[in-house]
Amino acid sequence: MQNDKLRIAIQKSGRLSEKCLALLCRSGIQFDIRKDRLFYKARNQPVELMLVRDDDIPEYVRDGVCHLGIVGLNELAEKIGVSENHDAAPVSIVRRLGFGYCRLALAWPKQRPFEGMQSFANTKIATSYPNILSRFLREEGITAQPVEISGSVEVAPTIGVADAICDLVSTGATLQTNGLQEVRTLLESEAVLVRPKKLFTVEQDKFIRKILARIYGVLKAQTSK
Ligand code: PRT
Ligand code: ZN
Repeated sequence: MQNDKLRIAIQKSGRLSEKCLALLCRSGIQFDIRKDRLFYKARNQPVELMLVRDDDIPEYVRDGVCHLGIVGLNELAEKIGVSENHDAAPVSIVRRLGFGYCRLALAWPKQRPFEGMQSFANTKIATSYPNILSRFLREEGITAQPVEISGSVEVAPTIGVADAICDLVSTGATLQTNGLQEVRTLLESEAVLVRPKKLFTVEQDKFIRKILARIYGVLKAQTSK
């Protein structure tokens, strides 16, 4: 990690990207983002932006590759097992950001009878969140097999790859279109600002606090509108 620049990781291209950039911009950090690059230096601050896949952000923050990151709580829980602050967690959730709301939920085909959670016994459940799902099944004492799929999880029951799914839901339209009903929420998610647990230098820490104060100011102004 460079000592002289605050490095912030955000999603390169996806649902969270624009809102992350807008938040940083309103916090007074200006970037010229034009080319397909990994790093962008801010025009007016000792800040470097790292544009990456959201899947990689939890590990980058945990490993101290960056000083701050913005990512969905769902990715944080899946990749490094953190969904709330606790002493042993390798990263701190600094703040929930109030966008990117969704939930990770189990969904069951509408045309099949559903008799509560025992219906999942000995089924295959398609998901992009095998770690969260396995943890949940263990806690609930359900023997079922997560089937990891990276995209279009919702078609898995129709094409016979799985019996049910565990996926992110926002409006519920995707489940509706695919004849699935939501039956249980595993995690309520939104974009969160995270930082490594490891300590920074006094100077770095001072600057991080300054940037965080600005971000809090923007968020406060947004919620009081
Ligand atoms: O390329 P990269 O790996 O960075 O992006 P990605 O494709 O993995 O993620 P992306 O951009 O799709 O989502 C980024 C983050 O946005 C997620 O990790 C969540 O924290 C958040 N988010 C909020 C969502 C949704 N809402 C959402 N609805 N992520 C995905 N969805 C998908 C869901 O998987 C399903 O396919 O939208 C569909 C359901 O939406 P509804 O409205 O039909 O219910
Ligand atoms: Zn991703």
